[in-house]
Amino acid sequence: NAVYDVIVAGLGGIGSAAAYHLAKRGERVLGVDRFHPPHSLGSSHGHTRIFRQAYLEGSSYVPLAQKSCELWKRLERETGKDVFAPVGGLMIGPPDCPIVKSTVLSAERYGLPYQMLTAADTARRFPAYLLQRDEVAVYEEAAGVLFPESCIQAHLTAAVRHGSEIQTRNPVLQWTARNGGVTVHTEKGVYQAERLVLSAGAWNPQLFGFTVPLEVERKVPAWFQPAESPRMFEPGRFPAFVWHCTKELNIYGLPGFNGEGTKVGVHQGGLKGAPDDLPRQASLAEVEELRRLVARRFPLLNQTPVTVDTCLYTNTPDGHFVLGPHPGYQNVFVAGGFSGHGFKFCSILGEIIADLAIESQTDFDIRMFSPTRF
Ligand code: PYC
Repeated sequence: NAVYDVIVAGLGGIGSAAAYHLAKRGERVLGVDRFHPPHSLGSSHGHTRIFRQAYLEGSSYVPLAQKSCELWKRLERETGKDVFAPVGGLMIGPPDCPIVKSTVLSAERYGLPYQMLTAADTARRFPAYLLQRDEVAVYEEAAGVLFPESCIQAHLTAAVRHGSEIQTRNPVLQWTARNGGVTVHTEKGVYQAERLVLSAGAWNPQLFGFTVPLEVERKVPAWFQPAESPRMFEPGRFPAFVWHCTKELNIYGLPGFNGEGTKVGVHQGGLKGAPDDLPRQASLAEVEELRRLVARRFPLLNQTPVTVDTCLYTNTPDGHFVLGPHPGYQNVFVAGGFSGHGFKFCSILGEIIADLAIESQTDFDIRMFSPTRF
């Protein structure tokens, strides 16, 4: 007889949420992770993540974002932890760029409130931003910032409160499945369960056990302090943003909440490779590129970053997630390929994983995330 109902392999943003939802619904859960989450070696660290509902990656994400928002707020009430700050969001670029057009399209389709600001409107309202004359900003008041380390801590604490067992610093070495059960070999022992969730982020490609085109890419976010007018960069006066710079280049950023500075990063490009092989030190060229991008758009920031970090995306060819049953085993579920925009959805994806693992179905439309679509 299996000791556990479900083993969750990987307890970052997604796995911690899955462990929480499964345990809350009465499942006997074992969560395992190769590190001690929240940690800074994967994809769920760096103080802040953007939350937005008017969704430029496709309006079919809107119902997920709406439900996610509800669940993040519920998690705050249940745990007493601050995980979300609704400080607003700006999607910036020329009026016909994909970021602006797709954000407006999804807002219109779902009746989400937004405001279209000219460059002059933006300068009056959010004076830290310097838009070019031909650029506009779509302002979404309901957007904001999630605190990823607190999100993970809150989900794990609540999962344990609901009876989940959590083992950290215990890498999964391999797993096998047959109808009715899975066996998971870890560095510290062998465990059995009825079902398995694979949610190991950048380590998923070596764990999934079927061919799916996932590519791990290293990013270099950095934090900048104001050279003058620090109040202009405070949460409340400085919304999170995504900015179309050129056809191939978007940057994003968020306000600092604890004096760490304004975070800015580049969404596209970066070193590719296996997560354990990628260098965790940024190169001078990467920092120089950020300095140049920041100087042009935020002239009041000191252009030498105070902190530079690295973080991992796991990309799919179409930029959409991989979520659903494993093609080989009905009692194994895979969640990955979040392509740099998944964190905001962790709360709802945890619930969907629990739906799949407990009921073999979910009310949410996840067909576009099919693991076998490639
Ligand atoms: O999901 O908004 C987002 C985002 C911006 C940059 C990386 N992810």
